[in-house]
Amino acid sequence: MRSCHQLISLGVISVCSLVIQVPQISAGQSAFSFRTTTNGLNFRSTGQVTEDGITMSLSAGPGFAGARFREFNSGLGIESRGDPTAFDEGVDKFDVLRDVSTSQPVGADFMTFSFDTPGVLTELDFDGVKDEPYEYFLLQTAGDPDRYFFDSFENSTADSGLIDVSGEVIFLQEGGPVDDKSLSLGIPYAAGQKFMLTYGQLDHLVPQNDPIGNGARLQGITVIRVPEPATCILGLALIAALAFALRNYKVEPVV
Ligand SMILES: [Ca+2]
Ligand SMILES: [Ca+2]
Ligand SMILES: [Ca+2]
Ligand SMILES: [Ca+2]
Repeated sequence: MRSCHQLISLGVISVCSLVIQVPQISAGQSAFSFRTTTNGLNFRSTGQVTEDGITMSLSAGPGFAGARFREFNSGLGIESRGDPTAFDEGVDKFDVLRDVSTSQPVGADFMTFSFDTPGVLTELDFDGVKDEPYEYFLLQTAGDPDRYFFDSFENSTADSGLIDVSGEVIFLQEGGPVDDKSLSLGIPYAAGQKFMLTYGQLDHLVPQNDPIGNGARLQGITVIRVPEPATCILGLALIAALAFALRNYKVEPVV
């Protein structure tokens, strides 16, 4: 038979793990959709979007003067047309920005984002990431390796061995309703931790006569909220109070 102390210890472990796990189970995933024109980001360089009580703060660029978000039903793009020397092909996409006279890359559309609560980034959804021009999105955050998201077809061609980036390579999933999605990420982050998402392509690997990349869009970011450490501390405090009460509770023997 377990002693009272063993039962209390078991209770502490069980309740604390419950405190940690319950928000992940009951709260589920919060999906920020950018396949809409109603996030209030259009023509703005910064903004906030709230989903299930989680607020995401976003900033377009600002790699180039005047970088701003553009919202379309097909996804979110960045318009970087404030610099007359750099050509941004699509206002509705993330693009490589090219020198107007030499067509050489001089930068790329990017955005930063963060959340007001700690969580885990579980899914990213893009559109228009193709294999032939080696298009990718690069996700960066302090302390983590760079993460490069390439088209799923890249994974099934001999060309995949040519990818020469320094960081983690993730191939997006496609099939049925899933298009250019990464569905099984598990990237933990703290409240306020900044992520940077940049479009790019490996120009030097694109064979001659193959199309050059034409930009791509962001369609969604999905996260799971995790409890603040204070939540678990509160749970432990409740257990400690319960344990104290049990110590002073005498069980009468059964006769
Ligand atoms: Ca653009
Ligand atoms: Ca594209
Ligand atoms: Ca694709
Ligand atoms: Ca998609």
